Amino acid sequence: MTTFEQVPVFQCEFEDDRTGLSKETIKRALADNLFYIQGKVPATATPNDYYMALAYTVRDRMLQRWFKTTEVYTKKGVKVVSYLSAEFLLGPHLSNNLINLGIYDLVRQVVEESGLDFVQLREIEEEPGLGNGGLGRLAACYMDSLSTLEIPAIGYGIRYEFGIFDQEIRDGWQVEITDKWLHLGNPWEIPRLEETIEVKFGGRTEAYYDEKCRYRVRWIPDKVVKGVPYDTPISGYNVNTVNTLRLWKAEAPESFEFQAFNVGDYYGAVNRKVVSENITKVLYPNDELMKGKELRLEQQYFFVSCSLQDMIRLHLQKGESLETFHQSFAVQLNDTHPSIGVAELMRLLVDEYEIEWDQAWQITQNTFGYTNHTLLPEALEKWTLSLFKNLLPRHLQIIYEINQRFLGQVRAKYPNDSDRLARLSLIDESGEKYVRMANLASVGSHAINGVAALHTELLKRDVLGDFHELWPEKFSNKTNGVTPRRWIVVSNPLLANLITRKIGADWISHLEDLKQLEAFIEDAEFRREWRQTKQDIKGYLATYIKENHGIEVNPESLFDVQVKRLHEYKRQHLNVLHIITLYKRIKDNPNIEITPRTFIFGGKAAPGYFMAKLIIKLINSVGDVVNNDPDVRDRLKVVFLPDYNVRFGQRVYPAADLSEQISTAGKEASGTGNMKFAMNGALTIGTLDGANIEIREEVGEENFFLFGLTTEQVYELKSKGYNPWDYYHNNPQLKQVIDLISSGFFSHGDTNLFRPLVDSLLYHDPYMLFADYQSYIDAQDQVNQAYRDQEHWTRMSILNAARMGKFSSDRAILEYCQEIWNAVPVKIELEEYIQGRA
Ligand code: NTF
Repeated sequence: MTTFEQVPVFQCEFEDDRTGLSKETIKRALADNLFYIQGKVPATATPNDYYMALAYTVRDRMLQRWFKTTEVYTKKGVKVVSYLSAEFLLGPHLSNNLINLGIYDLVRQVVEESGLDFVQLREIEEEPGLGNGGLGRLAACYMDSLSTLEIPAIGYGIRYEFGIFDQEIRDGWQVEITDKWLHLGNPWEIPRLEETIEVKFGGRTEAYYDEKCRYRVRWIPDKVVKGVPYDTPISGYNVNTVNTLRLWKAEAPESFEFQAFNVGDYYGAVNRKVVSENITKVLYPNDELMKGKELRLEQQYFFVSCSLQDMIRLHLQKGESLETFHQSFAVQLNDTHPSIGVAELMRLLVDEYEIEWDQAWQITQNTFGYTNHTLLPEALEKWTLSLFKNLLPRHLQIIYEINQRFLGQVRAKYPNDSDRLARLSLIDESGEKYVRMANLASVGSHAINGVAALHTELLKRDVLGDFHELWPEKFSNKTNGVTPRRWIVVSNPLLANLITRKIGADWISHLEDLKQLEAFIEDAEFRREWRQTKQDIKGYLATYIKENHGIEVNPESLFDVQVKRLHEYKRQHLNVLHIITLYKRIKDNPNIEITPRTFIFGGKAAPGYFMAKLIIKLINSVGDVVNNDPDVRDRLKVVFLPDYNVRFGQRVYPAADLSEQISTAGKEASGTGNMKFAMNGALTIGTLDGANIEIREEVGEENFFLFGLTTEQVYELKSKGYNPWDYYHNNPQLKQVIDLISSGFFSHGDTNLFRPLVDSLLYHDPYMLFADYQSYIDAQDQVNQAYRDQEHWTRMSILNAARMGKFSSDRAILEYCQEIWNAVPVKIELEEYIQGRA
């Protein structure tokens, strides 16, 4: 057998076309990849061919680092963080990797000197939209920080063939289009066919006694599916570490159906193959909503089983016994989506590796940590027993066993407390019986965390209150963070350059350094530059909106932005009520002094979420009226930008003056968009919800526009009986706004169109828009006042950015490492000939 060292490429000791960072080598690499990988010459190459050649050129420069990283982890036997997530919303790779490798400007120059349009090539990349929103994007930010902090880590997830749908707006309504992100090939992934893993489904179990007369259970599945790993390199900023994101694709085993062919069931055999491969076909597009679909549980079990088997293989390869598994891997459950992992690890340890239950349970608890991301009851995952039993009969038995032992403990601690027992049980028996995944995750993990201070407090009090009483020491808060590499450096190069010119570049990996900007707050020239930068970026966005959507917006107006998934609790419709209020003021008094504003919306609605789709229609309908009314004289503009995604986020956060974070208090677990806006110098109008509270604490209350009920007040009002009618009748302004919608004014006289929305507000208003309306309008009036004093606004903008250090995902990941994972950095050193950095 040849060893690595004997293969020529591993002997090369000079800068070559795959590692070199000189202009000449990069230029040659581009031509080489175009010809040898794309099989094209310039005469036949499409822009996509050039993009692919460029992507391979960048990937080549990561491969030595990637290989070295994996090698060091294996050889040194370090502890690896394993981040299990059904979603990774990565966004485009190219620019991010160029920045992290430190070769953005160099490569851009080479591309342009080769006569190619760098921006065009950059925009060709299809973004991997393998997530719905905040939860998936958080996983991507955390992968970036893990690499940047040189923490050994692997992300495990699903390689959906179709990611989050593309959104089009037709006649004001959302239309969903399949996201064919793989259609032109994905240069960033490498399939590792030889590391394929088998996953079982369905069938039945059978008890038996083994040769030592021990009671055992074997699982006789009725289906086996192959999991093929596709690896994507995740570079760190300014370090050699390149970690792996391993996404699993489902395939049918070739040999499995030979029998069927022989008995003539050709169609049946092929059909079963198709059904197996369906497991990783498409991402479920529901955000914050649990739908008990069997295929979804199949997806979850499929990727979790592949990942745990993969980790066990890696662990055993080190020559270790499974008793020390938790010293090799710290496995984090990104919400309950992967929480079946608790039962699966138990099954692997007990059934397949014959470890005693108690020891297996210790290993399992020491291995897992659980992050909760939502308090919304409709998002809490639960599966009916029948569905569970059909798909995972052995796991259901294991869950019963876990439950029995667990409830035994509870009974000992709280005798005669059957209500408590019923609440803590892994099985919900209040009506139809369900497995409660949050309870499984909580029992099976040594650490449980929420994603912002308020959220963690509410978790401890309500959703997981009984677990908190039982094990207070398991709970901690880990406030979310976002990566400043993608969310400032990549998306806002103008601002990043301005900051770096003032305080040097260390802030990019030490975001607290932004504090140093405060020293320049009295420097009028600096303030002018800051303002001018924002202005330039707003100009770019205005041009983009004009070119792509045909709407003229005034770059001098206040850019008021709300981009996030559409959901009633996020209250995009409260924003609309404000727009109509302003419109009404203009109609009543056309010469009224008003701060010109551009309202920018973006976000997808879950395809089956009628109310969210109706809110999109309302935004567009109000936009049609306001944008075309001559009385408005362009002082207000409303634009709904279709297909909000990571790429568009990168365009819009830097251009925002005002960030709308207006969820009902107690509903938004954290929010992360709120952080991206403020980092880029936008001011926030927001409620005391999620991470808004901590943002306000950091930036100072005088630099934040607060409104609305507190969580306590929301609870209080709910409990004493909230009646939206009272607000409607007692507030003439609110009444006029609602009546205008009801009258058909925004729907060509159709009084039925928005009725479901208006009725929901008038008779239920579950998210208390009416209760917060006046306070919101007042805060918006303060925004208008503040914006008129541009000097003062600029100071507030600078202070917001300067004080956002806490919200770097680097800080969040450090906390996870120290308090949950017990993971430490491992430096990756490279051979001298590839050490060079541009
Ligand atoms: C989301 N949860 C929350 O709604 C956001 O507030 C939070 O910022 C992100 O998670 C990240 O923590 C979900 O998407 C889910 F799936 F849990 F509902």
